[in-house]
Amino acid sequence: MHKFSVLSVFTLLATCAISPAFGNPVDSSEPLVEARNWQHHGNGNHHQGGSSQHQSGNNGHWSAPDEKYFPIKKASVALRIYDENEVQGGATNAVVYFTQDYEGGPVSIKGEIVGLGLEPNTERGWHVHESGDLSQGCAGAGGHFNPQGMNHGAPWDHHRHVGDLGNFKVNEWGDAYVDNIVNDKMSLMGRSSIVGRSLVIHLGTDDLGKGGKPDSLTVGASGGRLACGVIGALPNW
Ligand SMILES: [Cu+2]
Ligand SMILES: [Zn+2]
Repeated sequence: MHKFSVLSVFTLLATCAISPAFGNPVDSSEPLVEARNWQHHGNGNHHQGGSSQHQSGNNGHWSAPDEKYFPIKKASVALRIYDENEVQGGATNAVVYFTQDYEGGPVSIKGEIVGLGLEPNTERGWHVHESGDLSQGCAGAGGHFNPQGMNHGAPWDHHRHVGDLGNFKVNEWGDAYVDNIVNDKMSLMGRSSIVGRSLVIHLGTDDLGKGGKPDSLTVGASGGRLACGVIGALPNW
C-alpha cells in the first residue's frame, strides 16, 4: 500500500511536469489553422467563389488551391504559319486541345486545323517536337519528342516516338477537324510531358516509319514544316 501511494505521488508530479509540454504544440497549431483558412478564403474570394468554399469544407488543407493547377489536365496550342522570310509567324484560327483526366492516363486530342491552306483531300503529318523555342520559326522545334529513344513509327505502334501522331485527314476545303484521338504514350506531366514543347504540321504525308526513305525512321519523310505552335498549360477550371 505504501509503495503504491509513493508511485501515485510520482505519477501526479510527472503528469504536472509533462502537461505544459503537451500544451505547446496545441498552442502553436492555432496560427497554422488560421493560415490555412485564410488561404482558402483568399482563393475563394478572388477566383471561384462557390466551388472553392465547398472544397475547403471537404479537405481543410493546402491541396484545394493546388487542384486548379496540378496535375495539369488541359493544354492547348495555337498554330502559326511560319516561312523563312517571316520569322514571327502568321496567326491562324487553328487550335488543338489536349486533355488528360488523371496522371498516367491517356491524352485525348481534338482540334480545328483550319486556315492553313492545306492541300484538299490529303493526309498530312503532325507530331509533337522536342523544343518549344519557335524564335527561329518551326525549325527551332527540333526533332520529334522522343524521351524513350525509339525510332519513328505510327501512333498505334509500341515502338515509336512519344510525339508521333501520324496523319490527320484534310477535307475537300483544305481544313481538318480532329476529335477523339487518344494517345497513351504522351502525358501532360512528368517525363513524357508535351507541355512547353511544340506541335508541328507538315506539308507532306507521314509514312509512319515504313517508307524506306532515308528519313522514314526519324521523321516519317513528312516533308517541310508548314505551321507550328508551343503547347501551353491551361488551368483545370
Ligand atoms: Cu513533325
Ligand atoms: Zn516521330
